Amino acid sequence: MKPVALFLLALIAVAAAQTGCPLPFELVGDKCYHISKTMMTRQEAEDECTKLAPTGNTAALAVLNDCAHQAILWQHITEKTNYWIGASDEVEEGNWRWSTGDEVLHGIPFWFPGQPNGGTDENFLSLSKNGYFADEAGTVRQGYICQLM
Ligand SMILES: [Ca+2]
Ligand SMILES: [Ca+2]
Repeated sequence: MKPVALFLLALIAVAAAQTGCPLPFELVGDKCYHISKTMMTRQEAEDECTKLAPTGNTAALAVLNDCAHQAILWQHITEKTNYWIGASDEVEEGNWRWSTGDEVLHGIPFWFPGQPNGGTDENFLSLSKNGYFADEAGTVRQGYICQLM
């Protein structure tokens, strides 16, 4: 095959990958995310993710349960602010769980040093403007990240 043809094939492959997620979701790494700067409480953000899922799909606040995904997503985010993501210790204080039931791993590189620090006043996970996890009160209004599950 001629180099030009190979180049065109590569372009088509890139275009296909970029359109691999239904709007308003976008492909970051190998998953479909929607990064919103709209300020919402935790509950509002969770409801909004559910609403954004196209028919036949499920969406929820993002589950960032490995540091590679956390890093790829954070590099992709242009506006470094606080975002709701999909974990809480609401059921049992200190027992942080993703919405999938998986345990939220402790320590660096996930949590910012000194977090979680809010006890029963802060039961929801935030991806903070510094790129690390922090516990926050669900009443706080901030951005949110949805993920196609
Ligand atoms: Ca807590
Ligand atoms: Ca905190």
